[in-house]
Amino acid sequence: MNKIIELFNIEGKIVDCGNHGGGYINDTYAVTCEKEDGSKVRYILQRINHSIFKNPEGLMDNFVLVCDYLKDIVKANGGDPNRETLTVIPTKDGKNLVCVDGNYYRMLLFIEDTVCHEVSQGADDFYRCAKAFGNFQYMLKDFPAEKLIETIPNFHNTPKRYETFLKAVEENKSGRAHLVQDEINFILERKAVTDSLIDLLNAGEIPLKVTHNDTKLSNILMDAKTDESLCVIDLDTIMPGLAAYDFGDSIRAGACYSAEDETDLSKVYVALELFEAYVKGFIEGCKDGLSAKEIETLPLGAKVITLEQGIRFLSDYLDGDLYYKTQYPEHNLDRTRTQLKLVADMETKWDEMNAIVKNIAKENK
Ligand code: GN1
Ligand code: MG
Repeated sequence: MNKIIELFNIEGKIVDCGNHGGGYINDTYAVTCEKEDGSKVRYILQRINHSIFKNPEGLMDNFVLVCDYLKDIVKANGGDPNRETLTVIPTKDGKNLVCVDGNYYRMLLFIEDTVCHEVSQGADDFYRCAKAFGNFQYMLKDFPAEKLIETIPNFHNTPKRYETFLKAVEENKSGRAHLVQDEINFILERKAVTDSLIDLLNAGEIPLKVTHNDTKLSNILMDAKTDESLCVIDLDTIMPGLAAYDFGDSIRAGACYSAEDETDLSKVYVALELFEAYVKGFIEGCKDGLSAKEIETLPLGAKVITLEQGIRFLSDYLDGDLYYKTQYPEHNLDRTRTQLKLVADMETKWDEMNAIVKNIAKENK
């Protein structure tokens, strides 16, 4: 590993390198270096999963463009660009990634004294996350979208995800389809849901924007001292998308008190106080950036993205666990079940969810 680390323009000598974080796609390491004066500096080294991100160079061009753009905004607002945005450490020959033995690596500055949560810590905390993700979208509102490549084409194209799922059921590569008939049927019954957001986009009712597209709770660093949300991380999927995607993915991952792979489904439900806190924070964070129609369709974003995530986990289970990292054979199935349980719960709470959004939108007018 040292051979790779040394290709980057790091300070000091390497004293430690260990696994870090819980992402499902890339491999992440924390690297500690010691400077001549004895002080330490840490970095994040990541191997970009190039079977999923097929254009790592293009991805890193996106990454740097967005980071530079955000740094200017943070500076103009009197913030600290090294803590409130990610910093890419270039290689010694000035590139933003290296390729070694067919694998692609990037280096980032480690942001010290922060925590990130896998599971919701309560309404106040979730409200702060919502403000940060909303503000993130607001900061990128004038970003020239045409400069970004699609790092994963059709990433939140839910109808395409549904087609891929049908193919996975038919091919049944893992031979597991007979074990998951209930889950398969649950999804088949909801085909209309998978089309709903894209139909609104195609009808011109909601706009395409630059969005983060992976707004789960653990993709935000909170300041360990103040507990304020500090920095949005994981910029690999920044692409044109819908406000409802970013809203929806956060609700999916954080408007509940359970982990994504909780096996006791009685613990998996949408907590309306968390939902309400997120709606409030997100609308405030987006400032005047959301149209009335975008606001109205936020609950739909939550349902579509949660269903989509269930579809993605189940497709991978049927394919034989090729996409997501798993820790045990039924891991993708357990993840599928939490997502489908959340969708079912949203259906029972649909009127309440919509009423919450309506009320908060009224207050913010
Ligand atoms: C993946 O890499 P990570 O863990 O941040 C996935 C997201 C899913 C998420 C589910 C590129 O994110 O889309 O929502 O797992 N990222 C990609 O936890 O597929
Ligand atoms: Mg990610």
